[in-house]
Amino acid sequence: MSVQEYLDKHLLSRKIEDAVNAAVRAKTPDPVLFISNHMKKAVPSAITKIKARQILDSRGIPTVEVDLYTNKGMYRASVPSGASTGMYEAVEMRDGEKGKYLGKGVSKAVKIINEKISEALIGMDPVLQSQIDQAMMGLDKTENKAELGANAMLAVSIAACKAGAAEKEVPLYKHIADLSGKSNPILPVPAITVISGGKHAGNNLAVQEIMILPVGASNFEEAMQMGCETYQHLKAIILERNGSNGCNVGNDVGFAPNISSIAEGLDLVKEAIDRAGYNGRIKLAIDVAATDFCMGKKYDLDFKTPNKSGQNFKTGEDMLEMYTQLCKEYPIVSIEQPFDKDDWEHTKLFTNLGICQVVGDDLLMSNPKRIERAMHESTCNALLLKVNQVGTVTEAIEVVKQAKNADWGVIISHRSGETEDSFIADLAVGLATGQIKAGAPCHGERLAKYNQLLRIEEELGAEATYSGENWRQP
Ligand code: 2PG
Ligand code: MG
Repeated sequence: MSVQEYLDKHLLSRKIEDAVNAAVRAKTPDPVLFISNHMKKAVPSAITKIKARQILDSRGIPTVEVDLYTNKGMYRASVPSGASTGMYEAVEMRDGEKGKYLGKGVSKAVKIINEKISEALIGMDPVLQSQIDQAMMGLDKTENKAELGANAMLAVSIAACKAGAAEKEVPLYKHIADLSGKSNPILPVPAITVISGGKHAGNNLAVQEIMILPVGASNFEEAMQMGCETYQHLKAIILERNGSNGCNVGNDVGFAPNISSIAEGLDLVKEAIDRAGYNGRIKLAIDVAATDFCMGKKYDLDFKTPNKSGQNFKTGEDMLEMYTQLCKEYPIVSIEQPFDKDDWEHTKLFTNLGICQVVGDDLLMSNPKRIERAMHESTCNALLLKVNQVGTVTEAIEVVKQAKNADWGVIISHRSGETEDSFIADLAVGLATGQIKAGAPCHGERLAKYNQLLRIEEELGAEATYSGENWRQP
C-alpha cells in the first residue's frame, strides 16, 4: 500500500485537518495537546480488553477485581461479599476447594471473566450499559446467575459503567443518572454504623447494627463531621464504661462492647450524640438482622450469650412490642430486618403501625419477585439494595426504580466484606436514593465510599443537594 493509499483508506488527511482547524479556532496556547485530545475523542468507543484477578476483601476473603480497557484507558472494579447469603439472591461463585482459602477462592469466576465474558464483550461500546449486561445474561441460562457467577458479572458490569462515564466525559454519578433516566443527583444521608453485634461481632449483642443518621445536617460534609464526632465520643464513653476491650470493632467497624441488650447500645449512642451536641439533629436506625436468631417461629435475643441461649424465646408479638417501645424511648426512625426473612406476617403488622421506616434486607434479598410481593402485600416500606445480590448495574437500577415507584425508601448498601471500590457512592447519588449505608467512618474500605461522596459534593458545588430531612423521599 502506498502512503497516499494509506492516508485515503483511513481518511487521515481530513481528520488531521479537522483537528488543526479546531485548534486554530480555539486559539489554544498548546496546540499539540489540543490536537492530541481532539484526535483521542475521534477514537471508537469500544472495550478492547478485560482482565480479571483474585484480590482480598476487608475480611481477608478472596473476591473478584476486573480491569476493563477501552481506547480511552483502564477502568477498575471489585465486588463485595456479605456474611450471610440467601437462596433468592444471585449466586456468588466460589471455588469450594477446601485446601485453598477454606474453599472461598474465586479463581473459577476469574477464569470465566478472562475467557467467556471477555470474548463476548470485546468490541462493545461501554456507554451501552444495558447491552453489555444483557450480553452477560445471555451467556448464563440460569435464573440466579449460577453459571457465570454474580461476582464475575458484577465486577465487569461496574467496570463497564465506569468506562462508559469516561467515554462520555461525565462523572460516574451523572452517567448512572442518565442510565436511569433521572437527572438531578442527590447526596444521601449516611446511615453510619456505630455499634456492631449479631454475626458481625464477637460480643453478646444479638442485634447486628445501631446506626446514626445525621438528617439535620445542612450538607453531606456536615453530616460526616457530625457522624465522626459522635463516633469518637462514643469511643470515649465505651472506654470509660467497658474498658479498652469494648472498643474492639465488628465487620462494619462499629464498636462491639460486651453488651447484650439493644437498650444498652442505644443508651451509649444517645449519650455520645448528647456529648457531641447533636441532639435532635441525629436520628437512630437499627439493623436487627433477625433472620440470624430466628429459631422456628421464635426469636432468641440471647443466641450469642453462653448459658442463656435457647432459654428465653420471644414470639413475633413480643418483638413487635419491643420495637414499639424502643421507638417511643429513642429517636429511632428506621428498623431493618426486624423479623425473620420469611416472617411476612409480623413484618407487615409492624409496617402497618406506621411508626418508622421498615427496611427489607433478607426479606427482599434485592430480588424483584420478592419486592413485588412485599409491595403487593404492603409488607415493608423500604428496600436495602445490595448490588451484589442483583448482579448487574442495569438490574440494580431497575430494582431501585421499582421501589421508588411504590414510594418506598431506598438504601444503597455496602456489604460486611468490602473492597476499596467506591462505586456505591456514585450509585446512591446518581439514583437519588436519599440514603446510603456504608459502615462506620473508619477503615479504608468504608471511607472509600464516604470520601467519594465528599468529592462528589465538592464537585457539584452550588448544585449539590443533601437529602437531609427528606431522606425517605428525596
Ligand atoms: C446488612 C449487611 C451490611 P452483610 O446486613 O445489612 O451491614 O451485612 O453484608 O453481612 O449481609
Ligand atoms: Mg441488613
